[in-house]
Amino acid sequence: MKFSDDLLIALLRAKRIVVFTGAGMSAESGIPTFRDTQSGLWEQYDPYVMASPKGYLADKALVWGWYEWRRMQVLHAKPHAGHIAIADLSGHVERLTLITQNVDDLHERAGSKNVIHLHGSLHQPRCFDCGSPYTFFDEIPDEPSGDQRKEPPICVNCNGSIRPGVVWFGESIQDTDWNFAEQAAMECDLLFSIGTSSLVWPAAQLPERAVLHGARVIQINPGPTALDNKAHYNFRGKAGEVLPAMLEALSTFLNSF
Ligand code: BV8
Ligand code: ZN
Repeated sequence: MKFSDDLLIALLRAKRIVVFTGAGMSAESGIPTFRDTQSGLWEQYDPYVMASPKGYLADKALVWGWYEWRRMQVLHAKPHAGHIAIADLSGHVERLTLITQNVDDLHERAGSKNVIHLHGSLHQPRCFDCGSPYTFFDEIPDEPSGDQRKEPPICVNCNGSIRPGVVWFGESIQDTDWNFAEQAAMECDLLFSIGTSSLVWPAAQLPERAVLHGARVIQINPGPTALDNKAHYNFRGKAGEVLPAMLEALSTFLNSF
């Protein structure tokens, strides 16, 4: 894969970089994205319905079982070379802000710090009724639990039901997270948009905010997306391949002086 000198110079010159990731960032760690067809029990259910308050209230055991199945997958997954490349890059830049739509902790496990989880986290469940945080006590089973319905735990404070700590469709992103992410997108010199179809709002606005404020946008995605005609550089490839190759090209470029 070829990286132009002007891209490598822009990378070297950038003082503030935003890395914005979507579900495709976790694909090479074996975590299916929303658009991958669901498997097993979940195949017959629409993820956009299961990922909503209405879906949860309509069938708590189905939705809690889905999130527990996804959480087990994440606990058994490992960060890949792309996650590690992002963590490495942050060591060479004045300020790198990592904003993810993903609810897994793979960026953190690769060494990234202060990750902004716009859509929350699988690892921070809370009570649907009173909002109290809930702590998982389970041992990590050897095998991810199968695709099965599971009654959610009960809140010790109000007897309400525990829900996943994610932002569902129809729910608002935390103001503090959104304001910080929007600010970072408007102030950066360079924004990477990696593994997202750029269809989920308002997150999809971030790369456009960056372009409007004069930043260069680099997109990494094996497929076409709604950002294609706005990004300055489009790399049709996988995050786990393009990112390490880009860092490699950068260090070769630096050593050539
Ligand atoms: C809100 C947590 C205000 C849950 C998620 C304006 C216009 C249109 C619609 C709306 C709008 N405003 C609001 C909406 C509705 C809605 C929305 O955007 N709907 C979409 C479907 C059109 N938005 C909301 O509801 C948001 N809230 O706006 O609040 C409000 C308040 C009250 C009432 C109304 C409005 C909240 C959205 C947050 C939803 N929660 N996640 C969970 O995970 O279970 S979003 C969820 O979907 C994930 O976070 C994921 O990132 C995202 C998209 O799913 P995917 O398709 O899987 O992922 P992605 O799009 O990132 O695509 C995968 C990409 O990876 C592909 O492009 C693929 O090519 C690429 N890829 C594959 N392999 C690789 C790869 N790339 C690189 N390397 C690889 N190896
Ligand atoms: Zn409660």
